[in-house]
Amino acid sequence: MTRRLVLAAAQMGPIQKAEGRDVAVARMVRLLETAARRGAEVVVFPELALTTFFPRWYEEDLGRADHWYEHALPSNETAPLFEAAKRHGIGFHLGYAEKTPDGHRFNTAVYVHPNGEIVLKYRKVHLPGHSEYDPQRHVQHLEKRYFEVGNLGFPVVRAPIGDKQVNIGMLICNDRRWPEAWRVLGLQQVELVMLGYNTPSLNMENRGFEAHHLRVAHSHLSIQAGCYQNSCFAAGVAKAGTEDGNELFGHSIIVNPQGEIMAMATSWDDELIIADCDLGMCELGRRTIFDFARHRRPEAYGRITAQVGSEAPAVWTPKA
Ligand code: CDV
Repeated sequence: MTRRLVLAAAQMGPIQKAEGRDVAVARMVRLLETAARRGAEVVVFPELALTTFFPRWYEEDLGRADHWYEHALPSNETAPLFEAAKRHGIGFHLGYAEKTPDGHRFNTAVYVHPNGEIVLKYRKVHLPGHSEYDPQRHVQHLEKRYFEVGNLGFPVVRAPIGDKQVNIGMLICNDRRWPEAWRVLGLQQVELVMLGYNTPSLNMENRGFEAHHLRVAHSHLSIQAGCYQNSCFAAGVAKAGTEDGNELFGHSIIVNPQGEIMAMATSWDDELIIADCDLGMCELGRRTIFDFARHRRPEAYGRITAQVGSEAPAVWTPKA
């Protein structure tokens, strides 16, 4: 029997620093309702979808940054999204800043069943940027200040989406550039990777040259390679546009296990893209070129987990 999943990626346009969660949530409800009308069974929202991308703003006292975080889910402000999901019988993926009851801060994503239960939670592992104010940068990227490294690993769960069971995993933004993260999901037979991002249109590290057009190319390259090499679908969903003068690129995509782009957003605003995903496509790679059980050679991969930074290679010199 064909397992078809109607997958929606809900790209979001900018959220300004002064805008409240009510504005973002109202936009998300509209996107979710449109997704449901178009027959989607799940809708994927971006990373840190409820606020502006606040790690660009330095706050010396972390306590004063508390208003950026969710202390409970749902809260009064996010409840309308949960209610809309229930009304329309559609699951959703949400990226948000999490502050736990014991005071830990994470860049988190959840997959929520239409009945409001949290099916899967993931906390971002690869945190880019820096933890202290960096005067060399035009714009700060303080994820290492505002978040701890995720402590849940890369979980995959088999759970219902619509009338099917689907193996669901998640990555968040910078994670998409790390093949190790994809492979850990692949080793759990992930079929759908939900992945939100906030990526500036320019390299803000201000160290060396990176051509503008390659910013989107690198994002797509990473997601397409991740899907192909791990035989899965992904929804890579941006927060896009200009937030308080800071431009984030869009180009949200849905990718199939062959690494092909099935749908792509063309605006830098709220925009829904939808694809009809035949989950049976995950089988081809799994049974042939990426049949892990037959072809992987972990005995040769020791450095992947034993080492963090790269090491200089042995130097060859001619004998004569
Ligand atoms: N939010 C992110 O993780 N953004 C990074 C940027 C800073 C490079 C990304 O990898 O897209």
